[in-house]
Amino acid sequence: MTNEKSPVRLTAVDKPGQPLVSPELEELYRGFEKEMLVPLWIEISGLMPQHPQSKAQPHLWRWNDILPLAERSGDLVPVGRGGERRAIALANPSLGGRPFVSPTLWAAIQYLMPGENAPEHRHTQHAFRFVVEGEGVWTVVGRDPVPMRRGDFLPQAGWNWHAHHNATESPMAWIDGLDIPFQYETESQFFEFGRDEISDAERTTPERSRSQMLWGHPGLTPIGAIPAAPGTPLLSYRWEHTDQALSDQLELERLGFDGVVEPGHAAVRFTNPIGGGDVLPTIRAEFHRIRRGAETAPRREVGSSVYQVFDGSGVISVGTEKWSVGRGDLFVVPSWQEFTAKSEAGSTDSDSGGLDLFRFSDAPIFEALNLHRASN
Ligand code: 1HN
Repeated sequence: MTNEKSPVRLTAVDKPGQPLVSPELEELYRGFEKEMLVPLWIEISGLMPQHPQSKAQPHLWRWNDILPLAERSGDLVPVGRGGERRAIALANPSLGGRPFVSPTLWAAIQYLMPGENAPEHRHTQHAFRFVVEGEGVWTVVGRDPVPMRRGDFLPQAGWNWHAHHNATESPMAWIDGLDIPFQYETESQFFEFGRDEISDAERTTPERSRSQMLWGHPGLTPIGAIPAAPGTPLLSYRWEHTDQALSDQLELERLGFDGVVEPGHAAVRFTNPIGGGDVLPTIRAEFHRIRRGAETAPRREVGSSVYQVFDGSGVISVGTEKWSVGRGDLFVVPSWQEFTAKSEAGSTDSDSGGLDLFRFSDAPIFEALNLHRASN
């Protein structure tokens, strides 16, 4: 018999490491249930596994399947106050249908129709946008309109006011990454509505943001500027710089010099121009380019990552899963599951001659707490 009223349910079992089953033991367990107590000897293996046992599972979302649904949402769902954003989250199949791609990370496809405005607000969640195709939206962060174009990475630390507007005749899609599940589980979130309409001055479409004019020059820190918030003051990392950095690494390798992380694999991390750390307090972002035919060494890491294929094609394996991937596809690598990427010619029509992968992860959380480990 269990204690019907208690959410604690304890079963005496005849197993090594467990006490001898007896009516007295059952009686003790009913006492624990009544007093809301759980003994460690029943729980230990689940609470303290020998290595991370991710609740999340590896999963792939194909761009060609999810983009049409975002487009359809553009027809059917208005964007405005209340819903705030036409953002559609990737839900990890083993996280109970919650809009969580991993236990710490949120990833969504967002869609904005011609002329539309997503209203201003701010929240403690740290966020970024990444653009896999298209252009024409300006994200207005702290009243600074920032253009968004293919390949651009746009981080935006928590508590910055932000709105988006599409200034063109075409709809635009991009992906958002945030630390929503982390802040949800740790009960640390705050949110505020901003103005319903941004001013005409903010609805302009400058080629470069004020942030980029101030902070976007490699190795040059403006002496007169005081960054207000945590996280990077540079609000956009332009594709032409990322692309050049990656192709230069592979060119150096071809010429016989050092610089790549492993053979045929160039990689860069997006960093804060102040101090060189991660762009956001809870989120790390990187770009990887794998030369055609090359494969990364198997790797495990504490914490979860989400990747989007920016260009090219290849084969990805995560834990026991294996997928052929192409442009726009998104997948999640749960904590401590083995990951490899192989660059391979595929059937995608556009192909850079390699596999280009955008990656974000929750590594800064674990590094800050001395909990980060990687297998190589
Ligand atoms: C948000 O503010 C954005 O600003 C995207 O684009 C996704 C998901 C939940 C809460 C706020 C954005 C979001 C979000």
